[in-house]
Amino acid sequence: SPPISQSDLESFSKHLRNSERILALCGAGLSAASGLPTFRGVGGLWRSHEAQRLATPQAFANDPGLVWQFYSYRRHMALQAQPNPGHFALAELARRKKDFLTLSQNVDGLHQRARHPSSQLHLLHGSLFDVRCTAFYCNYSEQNFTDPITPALAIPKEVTQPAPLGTAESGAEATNSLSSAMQSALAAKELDIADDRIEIPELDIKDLPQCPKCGNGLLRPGVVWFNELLPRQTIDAISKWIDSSKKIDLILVIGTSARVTPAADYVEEAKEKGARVAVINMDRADTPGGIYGLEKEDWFFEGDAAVILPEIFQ
Ligand code: BJW
Repeated sequence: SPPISQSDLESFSKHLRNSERILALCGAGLSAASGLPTFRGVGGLWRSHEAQRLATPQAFANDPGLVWQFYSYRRHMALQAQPNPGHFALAELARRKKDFLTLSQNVDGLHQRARHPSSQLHLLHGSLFDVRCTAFYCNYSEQNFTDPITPALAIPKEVTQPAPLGTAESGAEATNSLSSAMQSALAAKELDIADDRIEIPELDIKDLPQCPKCGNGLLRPGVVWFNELLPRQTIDAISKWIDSSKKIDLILVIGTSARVTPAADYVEEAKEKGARVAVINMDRADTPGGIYGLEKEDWFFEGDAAVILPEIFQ
């Protein structure tokens, strides 16, 4: 990260001290330092599927086995990951400022594990650890941290059959075992099932998580996919908070490309209520700065949120 300019730090700290009503809009970049991949840009692919294409009701209807393998992998990764200093700094700031709300698009559970006060945290896109029944007549839902959620969704430990590599190495001497380079990459955990050179089984519906209540429905991850509505209660609670005052002092836009609506619209809504904007992002080109245009009284802190947040919230 480039060093934070002293004058930005001073003007931001002063405004933060004087701010009462604050919003934070968080995205995948906040969890990047915890080792969880973002959606867009570098690393935004899972087994050559754009992650965004798997996050749809249509993808689940077409191939629930594939989509469950994607989410099972994400659940596993999130459980292995630890909250980073950015999550802790945000949770601490929420405790310090009473009229503070975090609106997080992240589904990984790391805010909660950093002990972010739950009454000040809204999960816009649900959670990897909520599951619910897909049968229209059934309203079953539960919290579930079991990894893997069903035995068939265990991440294969031994990979016996390489997919076609399409590399020089695989050409002439394609064999039934992994190349030694891939074997050692797997062993070193540099390569895992997110890489589509590793084959995964095709799963039968009956191997996927089933509803224990109706006994008939397939369970699905309790996240919000494209074309789905955000949780009504969440949206209502946020609207109530935003509408309850004439003024919002500050919105922190942390590690999000702010391309997905309605989440991204909260930046504009906060600005309409007078908020100054502070963007914390690795990439100046991939932020609301580029979309909405930051005003001259706003701040852009370029770098890793895990490093920047503890510094600027001091
Ligand atoms: C770092 C960093 C570090 C990296 N430190 N920074 C056409 C135009 C406009 C809108 C639409 C449209 N067509 C459809 C829509 C609406 C649609 C939408 O917004 N689509 C756009 C993408 C075009 N929205 C919806 O469908 C929503 N529902 C809805 O609108 O309902 C009403 C409706 C219903 C029916 C019909 C019509 C309307 C629902 C959106 C749900 C989004 N779900 C996902 C998946 C969740 C489950 C899962 O996790 O799998 O949510 S998609 C994915 O994107 C995920 C994320 O929460 C979300 C946002 O991504 P995020 O967090 O910003 O990540 P990235 O990867 O984009 O950015 C990371 C950033 O971090 C980058 O800027 C990096 O530079 C930065 N970074 N490392 C700091 N260390």
